[in-house]
Amino acid sequence: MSETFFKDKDDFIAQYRDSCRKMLGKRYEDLNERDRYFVLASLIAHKARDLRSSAADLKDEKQVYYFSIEFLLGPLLDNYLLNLGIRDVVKAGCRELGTPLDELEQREVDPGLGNGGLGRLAACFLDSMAAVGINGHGNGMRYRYGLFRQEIDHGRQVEKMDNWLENGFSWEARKGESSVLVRFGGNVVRHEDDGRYWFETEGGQIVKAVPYDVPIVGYGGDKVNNLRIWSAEPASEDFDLQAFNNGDYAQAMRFRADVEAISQILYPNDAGEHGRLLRLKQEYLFVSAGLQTVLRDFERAHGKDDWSELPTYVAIHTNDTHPAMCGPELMRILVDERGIDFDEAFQIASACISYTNHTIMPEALEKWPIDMFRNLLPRLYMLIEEIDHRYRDTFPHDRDNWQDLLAETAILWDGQVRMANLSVIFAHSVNGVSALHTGILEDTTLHGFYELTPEKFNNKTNGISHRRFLGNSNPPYGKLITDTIGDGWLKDATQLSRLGQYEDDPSFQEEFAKARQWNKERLASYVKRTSGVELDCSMVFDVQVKRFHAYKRQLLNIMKVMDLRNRLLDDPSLEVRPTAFVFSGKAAQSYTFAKEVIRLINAVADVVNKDGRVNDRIRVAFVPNFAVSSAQLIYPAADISEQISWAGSEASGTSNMKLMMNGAITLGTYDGANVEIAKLVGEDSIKIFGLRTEEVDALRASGTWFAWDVYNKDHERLGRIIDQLNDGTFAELSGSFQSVHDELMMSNDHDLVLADFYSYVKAWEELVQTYGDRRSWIRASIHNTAQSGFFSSDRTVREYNSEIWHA
Ligand code: GPQ
Repeated sequence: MSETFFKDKDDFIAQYRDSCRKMLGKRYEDLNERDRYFVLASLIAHKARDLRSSAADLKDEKQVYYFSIEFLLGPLLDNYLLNLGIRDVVKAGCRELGTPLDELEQREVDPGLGNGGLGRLAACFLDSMAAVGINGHGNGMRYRYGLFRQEIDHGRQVEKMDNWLENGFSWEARKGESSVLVRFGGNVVRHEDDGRYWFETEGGQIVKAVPYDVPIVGYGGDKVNNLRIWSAEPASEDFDLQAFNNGDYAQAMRFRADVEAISQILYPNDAGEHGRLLRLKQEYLFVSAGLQTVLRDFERAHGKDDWSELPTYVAIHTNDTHPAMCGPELMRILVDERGIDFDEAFQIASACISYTNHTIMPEALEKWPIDMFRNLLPRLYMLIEEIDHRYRDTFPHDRDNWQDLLAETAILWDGQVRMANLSVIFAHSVNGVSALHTGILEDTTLHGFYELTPEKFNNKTNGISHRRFLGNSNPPYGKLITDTIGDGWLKDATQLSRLGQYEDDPSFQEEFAKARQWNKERLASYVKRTSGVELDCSMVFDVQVKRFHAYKRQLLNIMKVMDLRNRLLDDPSLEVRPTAFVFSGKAAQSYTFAKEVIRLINAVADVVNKDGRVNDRIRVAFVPNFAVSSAQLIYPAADISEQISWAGSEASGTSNMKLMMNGAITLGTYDGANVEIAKLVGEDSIKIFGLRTEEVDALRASGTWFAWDVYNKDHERLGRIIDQLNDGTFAELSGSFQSVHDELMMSNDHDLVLADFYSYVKAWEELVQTYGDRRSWIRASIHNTAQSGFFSSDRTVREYNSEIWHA
């Protein structure tokens, strides 16, 4: 590939210099670092777009459209360079010119168009679909402001606007000519002609959806797919002209602002944002605009006559329930605008649509009040009502439990539209994201549907882009792997298994240790710069990085640190393997408990790090503003990967995969994909602790677990830690932690922090003790990488393709 773009380093330099003159009218030498980055990114983006337009238009092939309200892309330059096979040439050229590539890359924005796992999964799937040759396109939202930037002030999370478009975004191209109109509100009017009738919506608010396209270059450069993200604009420039002419500028501007608000912000909850009108508008905007494009492309390629062919050429995947309106919206277009019969339209829609569920948390299952829904989308609501009606009419009433089953599975219930039920009813395939999670969906969360239509259900264990999370993120280890087994692993992650034969190889082990050390130093300097905390790179790096949530139990982790501190103060000779506990992650603005846990971690860090009695053995760092870019610095430096959600709560997790791939040892519960990691690496290369799902269920059902009993009976350790939440021990930085204390005790330890505490601390101690045996630790680390090929998202999208999309 590299020769197609740049014959060699000198050719690259010549083209780069030329671009500087053409784009900014200056010589390379006269540009500052930001402009040097801008020109380089534009040059590469240009090449990628050329590649896309020259790629054969494969009209006869099936296209997959991945609908997701989030795509957490992260920085793209290094990923494009790797995928285009020009990373080395560009690196050498940049070095020669003056500003090294990695310095330029620090200028890149990190587009935060997603919250966490769900949005990052969508981005990994784009990379993988292009890599394995699937015609797979993303369809999502272009938020003017991405997920907030997190600052820490006296330990407290402070949210700042993420103005990611401030200096432009080189990778996107605005496609004004492909804009479409989307209608909100209005009145549904029935038309009749010759015995046939149809509906049309009149009036309401018409919004122009403007697409921006980001080319997605597959590894090797053979396939370039497209990510289309939508922005909302007023439908015409003479918007509300009357108000404007009457001199009511404020009214005219308000109208514009109302429309633009739709794509202004990403909702910062990583699960369950429902009830807000603006969110519903966002969901409909990208669904309707995306489907209009899909159908137009289909018509161009296959004509307007045979809609029964749609599922042959189009697969529509709905990432969680946010795009659940795909079903009814596709029906609306087919029935009202293309004259298809209702039943046939339903058949076509469900043959196209598939659905992934990402959570079993009941509070995260999306529901909308019927009134709100009907007012905003009257025609869509009519269609949903009709589908629901027919569902009830044709329900198998001969089953014993039919009433319960119907109550569980109907779309409309209790004055609400239940989006998960809407998704399942419209989909021909429903999947969970790990084996354990899919089992729980079948047995519990979606059990009614599983009884009725078991054939729809299947599992697709999540995966990650190994190119980004090992190839881009971990340069020294990536190089060591390539030097040892060749670079075939970048295309085919299963080749990582070849590292198996080097697990005990002393020279490979030594090189691994050097790479790990380099990564630790890189992280330590980042941590020092961003949080002020000094990490000692000879310590074990114990890492928990992910969104803050009660069920993920960052509280359990920091309570372990509080306990260690107590024991070290009581017995200074206690043998503890020196460990740096690294935390990072954001909490939703409105999630008070999660934000208080962040503040607690920072308060403990403040006390521990400056206490000479303990800071040679424990160190705590909270790295602010967790994002894809900082994550890529953290994963490669981790010795221990904390995956400690209570069993049955984390659908899959993906940081567990990113960390194991980089050689960290998992300390985790039998939850989500940890179960599959454990099976792959074997018990010597992972540390599992805590209650299993059945035990969690049994403990809860027994009604015999009382947090206050634990407190009263255990004053030495657990009771003491609980007291320290509000006795002033950690209050110096910003006050005590009464609310954390109360949440823990008054919810009767809902997240089983106390229930799993001793099992957790014991597991941690046993694990770090083995760190001293360097050879066996490194052996286990390499073993983790060698077994991680399964978790490449290349494998995941191949499974989706062969079992669901058939593209
Ligand atoms: N997940 Cl429902 C999110 O990141 N956001 C969401 O709104 C929902 C789920 C996560 C889930 O918690 C993780 O366990 C998964 O690994 C991840 O989705 C991708 O499937």
